[in-house]
Amino acid sequence: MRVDIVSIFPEYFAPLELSLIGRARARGTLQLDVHDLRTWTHDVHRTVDDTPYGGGPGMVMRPEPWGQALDALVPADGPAPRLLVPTPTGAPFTQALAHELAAEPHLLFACGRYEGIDQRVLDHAAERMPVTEVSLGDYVLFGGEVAVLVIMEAVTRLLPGVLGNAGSLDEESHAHGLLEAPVYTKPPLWRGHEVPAVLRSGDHGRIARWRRDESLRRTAGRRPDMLAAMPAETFDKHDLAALQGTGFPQSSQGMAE
Ligand code: JF8
Repeated sequence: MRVDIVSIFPEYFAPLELSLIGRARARGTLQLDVHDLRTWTHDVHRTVDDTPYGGGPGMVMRPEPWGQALDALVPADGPAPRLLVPTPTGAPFTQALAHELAAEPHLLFACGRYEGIDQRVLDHAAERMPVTEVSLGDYVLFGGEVAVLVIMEAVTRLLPGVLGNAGSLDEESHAHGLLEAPVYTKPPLWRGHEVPAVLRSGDHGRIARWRRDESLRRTAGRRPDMLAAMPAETFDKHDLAALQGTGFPQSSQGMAE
């Protein structure tokens, strides 16, 4: 996979040299290039921002450097990349979108700063390539750089050969609709806290049941939205026993009132 990132802070992407992402780059699984947007400015101050039309606080990223950056990074022949623009007004970034992106041959990330990028950059780009505005979540960052680091980590670990078998795609927590149960390792007693006896019993049936019960209760407590999205038929009588007292399942899940 080829990835280009455009930012006024290219140093933000130093962590992409490390660990498994760094190894994927060294092996050629990931061909990553980070570009300084100011490369495509021509005034002495290398200006990338200007005041917003209509007034209001802050500054907006000027369209001209972005237009030239995209002209330079989008191949004239051959397939256009998919343009990804982190913004608090984007569609939520999810594991499903990470899978979609991992199947793309070429991603181009545009990192905004200030109040964002002049909308015409995205509207013009959308005439030439698919454009996706994404948000990490409902909180406000200074710019798109950290969002791109997150998206790159989620996508890179899905590329063939990036994880060894040891880390075999453990997406339980977001692929199966329930949060994972808690995990433990040695020693069996630590600072007065024991590993639950069932996990040391060797009884794989009881262990699986215990994990599912913990998953159900954890999801009910922390992510009621995830549990509410599951149809009532998902829960068998053991599940319903584990969920006693949590407020699930709800009548909107098809239960009789
Ligand atoms: C930004 C450019 C974001 N979940 C998120 N919160 N804030 C952002 C974000 C992204 C880009 C810019 N300010 C200026 C905030 C995402 N993704």
